[in-house]
Amino acid sequence: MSEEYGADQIQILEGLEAVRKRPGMYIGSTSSRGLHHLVYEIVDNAVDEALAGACDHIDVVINPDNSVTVTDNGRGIPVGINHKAGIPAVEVVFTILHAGGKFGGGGYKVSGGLHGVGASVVNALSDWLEVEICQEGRVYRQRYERGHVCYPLKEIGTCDPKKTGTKVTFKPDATIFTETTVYEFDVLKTRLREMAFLTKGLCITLTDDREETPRVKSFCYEGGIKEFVTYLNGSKVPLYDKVMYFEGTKNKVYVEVALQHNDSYNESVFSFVNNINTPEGGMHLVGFRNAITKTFNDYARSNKLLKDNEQNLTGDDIREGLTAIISVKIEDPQFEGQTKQKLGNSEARGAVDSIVSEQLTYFLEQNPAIAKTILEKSILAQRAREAARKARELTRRKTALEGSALPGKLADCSDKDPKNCEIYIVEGDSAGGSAKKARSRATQAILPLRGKILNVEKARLDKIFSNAEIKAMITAFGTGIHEDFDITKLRYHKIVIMTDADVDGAHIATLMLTFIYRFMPELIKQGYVYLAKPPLYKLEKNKKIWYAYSDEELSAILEEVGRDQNNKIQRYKGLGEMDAEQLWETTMDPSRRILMKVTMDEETESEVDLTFTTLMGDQVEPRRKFIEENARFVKNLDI
Ligand code: 28G
Repeated sequence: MSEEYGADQIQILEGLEAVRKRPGMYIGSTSSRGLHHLVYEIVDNAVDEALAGACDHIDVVINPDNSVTVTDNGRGIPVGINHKAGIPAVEVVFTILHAGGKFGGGGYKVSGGLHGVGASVVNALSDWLEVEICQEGRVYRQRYERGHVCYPLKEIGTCDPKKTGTKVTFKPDATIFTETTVYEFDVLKTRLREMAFLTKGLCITLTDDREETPRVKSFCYEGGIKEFVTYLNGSKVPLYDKVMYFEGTKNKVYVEVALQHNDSYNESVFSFVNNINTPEGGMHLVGFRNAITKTFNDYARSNKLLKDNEQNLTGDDIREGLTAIISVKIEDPQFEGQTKQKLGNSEARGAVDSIVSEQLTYFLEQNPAIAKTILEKSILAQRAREAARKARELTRRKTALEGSALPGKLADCSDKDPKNCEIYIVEGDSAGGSAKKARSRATQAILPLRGKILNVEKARLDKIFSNAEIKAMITAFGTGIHEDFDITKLRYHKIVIMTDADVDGAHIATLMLTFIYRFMPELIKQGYVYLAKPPLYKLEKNKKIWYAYSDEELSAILEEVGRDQNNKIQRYKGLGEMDAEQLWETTMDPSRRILMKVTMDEETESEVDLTFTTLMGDQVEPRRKFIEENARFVKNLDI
């Protein structure tokens, strides 16, 4: 089939002007995300060199002017004339828009950013870009401005003849990236670490040269995804010492899988295709799930861990507490689904299934103690699941008998169109009471929650389902959870978490976010979840009132009204200190309040998972370290 689309057609000779006209089509967006994408596109080409076995070091530097330099020690992009185009191959790479996938000449591109479009797109969207190549003792250079060649490729000097490689420096075009052209070290760090995990033996170094003392991070993992699993389980308690690792190629699909269970009840399985995260899974994930469900059940039966009259374990039972990475490399990936993030190639299912089945069977036979530990946990999960099912059925039956399913504490809104409706989840009964008085009844519903809600990181399903606060949220939202989740049943298009502006409030907000993230992550992914931001101060002067939401804001207001003894300043310690009117004016009135949308970066979803387990898990040391390293993040939550 691929022969019908020859190399000629794939080398679409569309001008780079098209990229500048519609940048979003090529890099997804021109926001901060798109800006960072430029780096990944260039690094991807260097990773391809590593996958070809020709490169083991990639260096990324954020320069003081927010240009970025990427250097690899690969073979260097060819400088000879490309016969089809009549110009040096390197110039082809940077000035001709490729459809992604294949270059002329047979070699295929394995990795590829979200859109797999590469260097020419980055060039088109850069104010300027310079490439330097070291080959056969000579250094070559070419410069482009907004995609246009400044001069023909030229030889500019000599280099160590034993050394080869490519260096690319580009400065994103501020007329395209109008939101921001400032790189965030931590964003690049997270994705580059992931890329290093996914390519064993490849070292990636990131340097921030914008500060007086440059910040440097190096990522080098001999064990690749095996070390990725260790990293993800770092803030948890592993159930056994080894990390399983399976590898092989079948039907031209290269498969790598690493896995280890921990003592939690959550599943943290992440899948990748050509180094790109596939949050919606697809055929490779289906193959993986089939393989582990069948292999563990077969083992349990033949070793009498499951008796003849007992039910098979479900996939969920076996995946309780499982951390795993599934990484496949495939020549012609087909992405499906609404967001094109789901792998459609059916050969990937068969390949992962057979490689994992075969090697896992062997592993379990060689490690009976580990097999027993995992299966004992799975059997406990099976019993808890059974208990949870009964608890759920009981509430369903009760619901059918009693009519309305909505929780008693919920003060619902009268409008029934979810688009217009909001629900405020409020910490504490007293603040809940004020909120009920203050609200706009038509569109704002209030659900008060008592005290700290259950930490779902540390509880099994049956306990979670019998928790009143959690049940109230699930029924109020209307969507159901996990497999039953249905976004079309969502009853409010804004879910607003409103807690005190102190450490306890931040903790409660984090508990609620953890619950939503584990049970209905789509609510966060689709932007329905918000944090309310109550004011920190009230300033009264000459019968006028100001509210300040931060220390800076208070200073600014004081600057304006003058600092004298007529100022009456009140610091709010909790929502309970505000009466209904104040609560409305400051935190609930849609025209005056501040809401912070909760977002998550799907490109590095494993990092989001790690954040929640680190913050909410029971290991103290990793949490302390995390809070120390991410003081900014925690402060953000500490509204
Ligand atoms: C530093 C920033 C980004 C790269 C290479 C090396 C080759 C290459 C790149 O080939 C496609 C394939 C052959 C014509 C390949 C060198 C084979 C032999 C390469 C990079 C088209 C381009 N020698 N290193 N591209 N060729 N590094 N780093 O971009 O047929 S791109």
